[in-house]
Amino acid sequence: MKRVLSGIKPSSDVLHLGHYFGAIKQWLTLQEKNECFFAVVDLHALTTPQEPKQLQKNITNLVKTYLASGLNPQKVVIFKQSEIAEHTQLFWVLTTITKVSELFLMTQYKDKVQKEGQKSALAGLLNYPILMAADILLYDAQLVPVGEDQIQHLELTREIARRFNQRFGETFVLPQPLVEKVGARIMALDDPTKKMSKSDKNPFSFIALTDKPELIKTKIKKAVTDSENRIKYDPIKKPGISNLLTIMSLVTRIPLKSLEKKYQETGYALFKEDLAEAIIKFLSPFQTKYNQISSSQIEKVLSEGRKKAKTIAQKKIQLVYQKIGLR
Ligand code: AQP
Repeated sequence: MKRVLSGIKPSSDVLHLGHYFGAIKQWLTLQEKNECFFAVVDLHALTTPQEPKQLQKNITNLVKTYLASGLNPQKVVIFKQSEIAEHTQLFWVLTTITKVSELFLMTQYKDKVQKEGQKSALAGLLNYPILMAADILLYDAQLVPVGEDQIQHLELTREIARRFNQRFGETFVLPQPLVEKVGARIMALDDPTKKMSKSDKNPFSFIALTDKPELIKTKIKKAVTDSENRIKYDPIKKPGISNLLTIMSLVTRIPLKSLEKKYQETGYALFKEDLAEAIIKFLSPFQTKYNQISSSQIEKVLSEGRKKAKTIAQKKIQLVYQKIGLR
């Protein structure tokens, strides 16, 4: 049994297929045989501007998504990062042993700065990998399920832990990343060269887990492919249809090779119709559960999660303070 920690930012009111297949699906398997902590990493959401009322709604919807996906609060700890002050306490300690030059190397930061410009980039965006390190190290997590884009941040976490341990004595566990191969990166429907993202301004770029059937049909119909009309998995030459094939394979559990064979004579239109139907069928049980979850259920889950997470976090920060000379 290993200790596992992961989380999702409540930066939008809905999650998409990328979150399910890149993160939550793995969590469902992990919860059976491990000690799992799944956070709503609300402090991370603040790295982009959030409207306060909407943020509260996003947090609730994220817990609802966790529960409707099948995370079992009897088996896992579901908690809100901002309710455990030790995350920010440890974050500060870790900022004092992390080099600014290391942060500037982070691809996610570089990408955002390239898009939005260096002048307007916020310090929170630069520093958030350190907060992520604090989230993980606080709980002695051994395994961290992440999407491909987070591997670099996990490497930094390991480096920070190693540095602290060397300087102050064995304190932190070095976590391992766990990356699912298929589904690790679901691409945007309108531009299959970029990752499907919940804060994308174009709602037709992603399939939200709560999208209604008609909307799913429209989104898949509009999804970018190519002019060849030939169904073949080739992410380099045919990124659009390859992304749709990946999604089809994930929702139907049919291997890619079998899908290529099945659709070798058909064009994109028919494949897209089948894909939309397959997604609708796949999401239907999730959506039924999602609509049944009450606010009192959410409050109860968060309150129990807070108690369990707090007990561990408090002990760890006391140890850290003692090691560095604050106690
Ligand atoms: N498109 C994706 N394919 C596979 N995995 C994905 N994840 C996110 N998008 C995809 C994985 O979900 C986990 C939590 O994501 P997050 O919401 O905390 O942060 P994110 O990766 O920044 O997700 P978004 O949708 O792109 O959010 P915004 O637009 O707010 O920045 C991670 O393990 C991530 O890899």
